[in-house]
Amino acid sequence: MAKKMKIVALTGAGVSAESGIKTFRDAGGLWEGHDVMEVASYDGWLRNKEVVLDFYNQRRKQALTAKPNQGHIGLADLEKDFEVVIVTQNVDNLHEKAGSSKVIHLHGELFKSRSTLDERLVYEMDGWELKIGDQCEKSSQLRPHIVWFGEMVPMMEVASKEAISADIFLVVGTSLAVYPAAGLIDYVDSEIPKFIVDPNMPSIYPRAELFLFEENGSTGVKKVANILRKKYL
Ligand code: BV8
Repeated sequence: MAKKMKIVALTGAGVSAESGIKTFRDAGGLWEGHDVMEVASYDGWLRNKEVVLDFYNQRRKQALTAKPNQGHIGLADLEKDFEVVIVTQNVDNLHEKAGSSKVIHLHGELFKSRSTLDERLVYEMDGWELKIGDQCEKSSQLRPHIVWFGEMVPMMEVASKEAISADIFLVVGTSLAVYPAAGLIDYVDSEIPKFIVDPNMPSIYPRAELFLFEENGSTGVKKVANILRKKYL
């Protein structure tokens, strides 16, 4: 059987917007009334663990009931005809809920917690609440398994290797404002087709083989999927 073409898709908060999960920009930099650096940075955690734990508890509670939308489903559906690797900046699990089988979370996962003593100790969470006093097996406080501002992005290496070997590159619902994640597109060869789906086009340097779809993920992903199936199957 012929080897399937490989699609790598970089997604951001915009792909979850139609599932009711607010994007960072819609939140206008103030997230649930917090300054981003107060709740999504290591210093913020050191300053006020309760505020940070509550911020993520609220988002976990909201994400528990969120459903994948046609954008997530369209990306999962591409696996029928292509090898698909999702590289997401999102911490929700909507790509997995939609059925995507290979999802790389660059900025961590909302439904996982991690030891503050040994970062290799990562735990699945079944509920939405993480509290002061919740400890790892080495009796240290658990923290959200999230990459905060100013923290390393360990999965970037894996993600960049996937991007280098992509035959097709998709960008869905990200402002491409945060690095190194936004730099993933620079690992993709110039002659590889790149499709961007976003109602407000992110600031992106004009480059070869770039195709822009100024619309929501729920309709844009379907359009791109139809084009890919016509062109490559
Ligand atoms: C690092 C997890 C270095 C958190 C996130 C000054 C101080 C500190 C750091 C820096 C600094 N200056 C620069 C930096 C680096 C910093 C950075 O890039 N900052 C930016 C603000 C300039 N980066 C970091 O700190 C990274 N680490 O650099 O480490 C280092 C090196 C060595 C040793 C130690 C350290 C780590 C960054 C990770 C931060 N964590 N998320 C959480 O979720 O709680 S970032 C978070 O914001 C997201 O994950 C995402 O990456 C980013 C932007 O969000 P988007 O997903 O793009 O969402 P946004 O709202 O911006 O855009 C939504 C898009 O969707 C829009 O385009 C919109 O039009 C579109 N849309 C809307 N509706 C729809 C839609 N699209 C489709 N359909 C729709 N319906």
